[in-house]
Amino acid sequence: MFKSYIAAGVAAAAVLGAAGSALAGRDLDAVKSRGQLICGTNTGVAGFALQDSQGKWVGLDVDVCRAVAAALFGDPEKVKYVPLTAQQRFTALQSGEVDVLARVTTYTLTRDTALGLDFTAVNYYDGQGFMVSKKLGVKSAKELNGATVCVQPGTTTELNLADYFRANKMSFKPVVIEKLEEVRAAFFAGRCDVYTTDASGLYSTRAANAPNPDDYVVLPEIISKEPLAPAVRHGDNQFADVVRWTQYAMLEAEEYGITSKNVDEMLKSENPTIKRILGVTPGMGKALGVDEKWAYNIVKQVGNYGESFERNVGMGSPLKIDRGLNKLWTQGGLQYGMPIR
Ligand SMILES: N[C@@H](CCC(=O)N[C@@H](CS)C(=O)NCC(=O)O)C(=O)O
Repeated sequence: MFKSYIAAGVAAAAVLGAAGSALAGRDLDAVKSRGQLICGTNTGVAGFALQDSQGKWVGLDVDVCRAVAAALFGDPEKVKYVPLTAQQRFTALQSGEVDVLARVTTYTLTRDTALGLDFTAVNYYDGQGFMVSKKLGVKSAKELNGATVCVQPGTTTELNLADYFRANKMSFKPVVIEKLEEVRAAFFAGRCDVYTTDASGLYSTRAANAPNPDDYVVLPEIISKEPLAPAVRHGDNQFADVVRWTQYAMLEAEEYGITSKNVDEMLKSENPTIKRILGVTPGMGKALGVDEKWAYNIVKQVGNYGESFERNVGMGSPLKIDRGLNKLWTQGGLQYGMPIR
């Protein structure tokens, strides 16, 4: 009984080894031989992806790119960022201009299928909201009948907006503007009564771009589900695995109390799960086709999910967004890292 268990384990390991190399796909190979990850981001949403005064990209989505580079190269700086509007983003990924899209992109059926993409793991559970000037005196989205609404094209936002007004038998006048600075400028100049996008984007725009943030209010209605996830194109399962497990590693690290500050101490942990995550017990890196220190490097160089969240969009940032749905599952949220074993 014991013997056959071992034999089965060895056979499984042999298959794993063979599959590991057979699945090394063209995208992962290309990224590795280039020595740099090309990451599609948005054009400047504070908290998610924005260049600071030194020209360095920072944000929750940027941390996805940095973490993948840490896993692949042991260096989060080995990333080139390509800013993309909502309308440009899918073509850029499909054509190979970028390797991965980490750009507040909602995981939907048609994007996952007809567009030929694979979403990895949700890095921010969001929902669409509305922002108005306090001067309007509006307290609920149900009072927006006849409003002029600023919206970016090529987004789920545009589609949900139409659904919501139709469902509530209200009319609206869309002002559709592709460029982010222009849609913001139009709203703040009063060309639209309402600006609609993902709630995170509203908080970001209000905190970072409003002439006076206190003049604007985000209405209480959240009208959609916007699970924001990094995406890769179809065709390289192993590369998709690296992006997906990079995010799970950040979540698992948070769940097991591993932080950028204590990760070196944690190398001495006796906890078998922590030993596997950090590569003290080898095997996970090999299975994924990366260095055994992949998750150690992610946590040391970028941080766990909670650290990234708080620094970029949470209480350690100007946005001060509550973790809400993005709490770990152990705290009543939806963020759930798959087991690293
Ligand atoms: N999550 C929605 C909306 C994504 C989106 O494009 N949001 C806007 C507002 S936050 C944005 O990121 N704009 C940045 C840009 O155009 O660079 C989607 O996937 O369609």
